[in-house]
Formats: sequence, structure tokens, C-alpha cells
Amino acid sequence: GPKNDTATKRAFPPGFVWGTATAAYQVEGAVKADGRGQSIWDAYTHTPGKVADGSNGDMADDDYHRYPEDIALMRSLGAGGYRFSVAWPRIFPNGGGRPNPKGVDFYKRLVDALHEAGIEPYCTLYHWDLPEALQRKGGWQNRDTAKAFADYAGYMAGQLDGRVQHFMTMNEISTFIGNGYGGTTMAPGLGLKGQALAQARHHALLGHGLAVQAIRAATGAKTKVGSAEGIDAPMPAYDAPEHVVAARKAALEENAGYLTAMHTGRYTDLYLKTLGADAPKFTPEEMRIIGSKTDFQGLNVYTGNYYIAADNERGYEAVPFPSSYPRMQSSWIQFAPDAMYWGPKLMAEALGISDIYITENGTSSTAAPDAEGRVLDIDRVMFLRQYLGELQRGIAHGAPVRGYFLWSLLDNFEWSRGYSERFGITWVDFATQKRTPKLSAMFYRDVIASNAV
Ligand code: PNW
Repeated sequence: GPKNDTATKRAFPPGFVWGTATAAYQVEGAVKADGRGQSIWDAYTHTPGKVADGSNGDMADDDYHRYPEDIALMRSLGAGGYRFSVAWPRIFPNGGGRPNPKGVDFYKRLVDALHEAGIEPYCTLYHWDLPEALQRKGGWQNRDTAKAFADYAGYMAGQLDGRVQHFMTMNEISTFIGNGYGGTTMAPGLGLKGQALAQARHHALLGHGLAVQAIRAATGAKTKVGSAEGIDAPMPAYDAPEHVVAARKAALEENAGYLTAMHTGRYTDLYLKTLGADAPKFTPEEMRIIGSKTDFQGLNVYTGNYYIAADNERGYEAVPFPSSYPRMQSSWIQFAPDAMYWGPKLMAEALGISDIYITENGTSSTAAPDAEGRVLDIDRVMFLRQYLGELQRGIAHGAPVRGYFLWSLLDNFEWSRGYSERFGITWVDFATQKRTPKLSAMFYRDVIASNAV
């Protein structure tokens, strides 16, 4: 009967953390406020031709001033967690030296307001906004940047000690190194190749490891430390044992430059062999630091790659997506709900990870206000419903996932796509800064309230 219409919903474990995620440069605006220094993203976005719509993060969502309103939005979702990032140039405007107390105060106010709303803060210390002063000295190509990052991370974690229990060192080393150092589509847009690129990647990993140690030294024993890394989730083409084995091997090798190094303290033989003369220079001590033990792993899961077993050195082969396979507005997001089942499960199995948070998942959508001002983003609702269903199934089959942070709370500055790709479950009219929850926000509120999908 009518009472049972939703009885078939799939339940998540008690205590599962439901949250939303943002990043400093994408939402804060206020780039000159209270002594903030310049970051590589200020420099990049103010270089003509770099961003699709010629926009920048000068204003973005003005969350620096409107965070109480944004916390009210989280409250109306019923969310229990919020993942935000600290802008390094607000804390150390030149990368190091004397801290800027007004920048520190902003994050203390933010975190206190979250606690008052009953929302647990999850803090990322680096979401790509490197102080421009450090880029002038080579950025991540310079080994000293790893040390500067650890100094900043330890200082900031110490300032938030007792108010924040979960810290993430960095967001998606794979993306900012791949697109910003290897490619030109993200700041600083260097287009490096070969050894120079592998060395920059190594320095970023070293920065992560040094920061893990610095955060531990600056905070109490209850503090949990991890990172948020992007994966193109490995998935077997279908559930046959040989393809599952192949996908698990891919989980290790396709992430060899990032998660595998961070969790094992070594580069795989195949990684070094494939790079050959372009391999990074490293010491055993550096590898020990990179492998510093963490308490949890954050995974940003948007899409995945299918694998089949293969009779080659790797034991696997990727199955390319035919051009007709469905994808979302952002052309890199292939619709792959399986990624949420297999990604966390196989990464946990391959690397022995005991606690995972999905630190980002979501999609862009072209849905816009209708005649009544409603945003009926049914594509995002279907995307989230399918991915969350697979996450629930994965947890039921043993994937150690403790929480989920939807990207994103708000439409925001989507890097080189500017404001042309909207990831929010809340519509933002950037001319007026008016916020309107979309259909997907109603959907997410319902998921959170029932702890089920
Ligand atoms: C992540 N790709 O970035 C970031 O952590 C967020 O800041 C970003 O807004 C979000 O995903 C949506 O894009 C990515 O091209 C950006 O593969 C691009 C890619 C992957 C992740």
C-alpha cells in the first residue's frame, strides 16, 4: 500500500557521514581581503585566454562574507559534515615567514559557526592555490616547496587544533600536477614533460608526507590525517574473477605515481621502468616520508575506467569507451556508477586502506531556472541516485567507506571552465549572489534524512 512506497530504499550504516564539499578559490572570492596574498590561480585567471568564459575567482560565491548563509543551506540539507579548504595565501601571503592573523581568524570563525550548526568540519590544507611567491621560485619543481607546505600545514592545523578532527593535506595531486605542471589547462600551466614532470610530482608527494608529520606534531592524538586524491576508478568490464583481478592490478599501477606511493612508500617497478630515464630522483628517506602512515584516505570519484584481463606485463588492459557512451556536461565525466562500487573496494583491497571517505562526487549539469525559477536538474538527481546506490552496495560488500561529500554545495568557479560548468546542488545567480536549492538538493536532503537511497 501507499505506506510502503519507499520501503525498498537501500540503507547506509548508522553514523555514516553525509556532507558537501567546496574549495577556497572556487567559492570564497574576497581575494584582496584581510591581507590575502596572490596565488597561482589569481595569476592564471588574470592571464587572457586561460579561462573559457574569461572569468576569475575574484568574487566567485562571495562565501568569505556569506558563509553564515551557506552554513544555513547545509543545515537545511541536514548535512553532518562540510569539507572546505584553507587558502594558503590567506595564512602566509608570501608562502612563509610571518602568519597573517586575519586570515587565520576567518577559518576559526567558519569552523566555530559550523560547530554551532552541528556540522563537523573536514579541512583540506591545499586545494591548488599555491602562493604566487613560491611559484616564482619554481613551485612544486622546487623541493623547498614541500618543506614550505609542511610548515604552513603544521601551523594551520595547530591553529585549528581542538576545532577540527579531520585534516586532508592536499586535494588531487594527480590533477594539479597532470593539468597544471604537465598540461596547460590549470595553473600554473607549465606543460612540462619527462623527468621535470616526474620530479614535480615527487616533490608534491614529499610535501604530503612532510605535512602528515607536521600536522601530527602540531595536534592532539585524536586528530585524523589523510588526503583527498582523485582516481579514475578501476572497474572490471563485468563481474568475472579474472577481470576483477585485472582491475585490482590496475588500481595499483594506474595510481603508482600517487596513491600507491603514498600507501606503500615506494614506486612500483613498472612505474620506474615505464619512466626509464625520466624517473624521479629520490632517496630512501624521502620514500619513507611519502609513505607516512595516514588515518584515512579521501577519494574523489567522478568516473572510472573498465578493464579486462590481458596476457601482458601488466596483466590488464583498459577498455576504451565508445564515443556514443553517455557522459555528463563536463566531457571528462563518463557516466559510470560502477565506479562507486569498485573504486573504493578495489583501492582498499589493493592498498590495505581501512577507512575511506568519498571526499568528492557529483556532476555538472546545464539545468537552469525555469519560468517559475525552479532548477529541475533531473540529470544530476539520476547521476547521484545511481552512484549512491552503487556506494551502498559496495559498503554492504565490505568497502570501508565512512562518509560521503557531495561536490558541490554551490555552483562555483569551475577552474578553466569558469562559470560555464555548474556542479552545485544550489543554483547561484552570480549577478546577485542569490542562492536557490535545485531539485538535487531536495533529493540529497531526502537521502540524508532517511540515511538511505
Ligand atoms: C575536481 N579532470 O577536479 C576538483 O577537486 C574540484 O575542485 C573540481 O571542481 C571538481 O573535481 C569538478 O571538476 C577535477 O579533467 C577537475 O579529469 C578536472 C578533472 C578531474 C578532477
